Amino acid sequence: MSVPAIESPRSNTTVTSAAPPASTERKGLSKKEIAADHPTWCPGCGDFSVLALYFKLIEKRKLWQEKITTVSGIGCSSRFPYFVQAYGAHYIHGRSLPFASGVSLSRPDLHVFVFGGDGDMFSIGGNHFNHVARKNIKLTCVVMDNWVYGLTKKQTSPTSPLGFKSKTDTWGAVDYPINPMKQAIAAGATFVARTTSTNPNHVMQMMEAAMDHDGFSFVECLSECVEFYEGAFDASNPRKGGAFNLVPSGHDVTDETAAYKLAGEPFPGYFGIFHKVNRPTKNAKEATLNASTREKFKGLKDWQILQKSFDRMK
Ligand SMILES: Cc1ncc(C[n+]2csc(CCOP(=O)(O)OP(=O)(O)O)c2C)c(N)n1
Ligand code: SF4
Ligand SMILES: [Mg+2]
Repeated sequence: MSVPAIESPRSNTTVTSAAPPASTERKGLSKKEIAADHPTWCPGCGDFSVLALYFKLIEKRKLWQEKITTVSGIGCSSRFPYFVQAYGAHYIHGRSLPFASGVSLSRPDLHVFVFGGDGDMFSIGGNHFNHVARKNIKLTCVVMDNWVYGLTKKQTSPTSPLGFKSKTDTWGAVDYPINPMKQAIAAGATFVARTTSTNPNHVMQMMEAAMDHDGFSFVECLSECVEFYEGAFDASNPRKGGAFNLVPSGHDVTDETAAYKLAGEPFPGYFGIFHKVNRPTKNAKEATLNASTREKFKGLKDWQILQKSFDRMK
């Protein structure tokens, strides 16, 4: 029996595979297939909704295990990859983005998703966030913002509002909070959106749009910590008497100043895509560089090219 030939994702070489003939349609994964352990989050935690919608996205967009990577740092929200039956890493606190960048740059054929908390991404990981955004590395970063450190049981986080009483600010937070949307826009992110876990359809729309963006896509998803910051987002939830306002229809997503202004609206602010522009990704730039270097050293083996570099450094 002849074996079909497929393209290797990493080079122009053709490899043979024992994959079934193209006529055999491969089904998308079901929720049952993609769900791993039962999540250990507290009942009612907003993170459940984000996970359920990630499963839905995988199901809808037919993302098979070998085509996605789910990466996180440390925190309640960062337990995310444990609950997904696919490839991924529960990495070091604040270091999910550097790890995910390596995956993205070396495997451009994968969809790389990073999930994390406000502390993980804007406190210990704040520096990485800025650099991955400005470099426009192709990956989707979803921050499950609960305005608190949940896993370590209620410390002030960089997004906690002034006056929030926690174990680290018993009299109330005194430090001016980070606005994740402003931070992302100012850092140079090419896709910046905001949603809330209490509106599943909207979360799904934002995750799909983020995934389809060719570059660094950032989604701030409000996700209530029912244990340590109950009711934090009630003002954004119509079921609790709040207001869920979509980004005004006339908003120009390519206008950075307009996006920044929108991000500065008082809570509950707006929900939707604030900013979206096309700028070459670091992935594309590196691919061009690699191709031109290969052309320059055509005929040489990889180790010979490496040897030349070391010789030059002498
Ligand atoms: C290097 C290091 N410093 C501190 C900690 C302790 N720590 C674990 S999670 C966390 C903050 C989690 O908050 P957040 O990222 O907002 O996630 P949440 O639990 O709220 O989802 C901290 C400070 C750690 N694990 N590693
Ligand atoms: S402590 Fe808060 S963030 Fe952590 S699982 Fe419980 S409700 Fe969710
Ligand atoms: Mg948090």
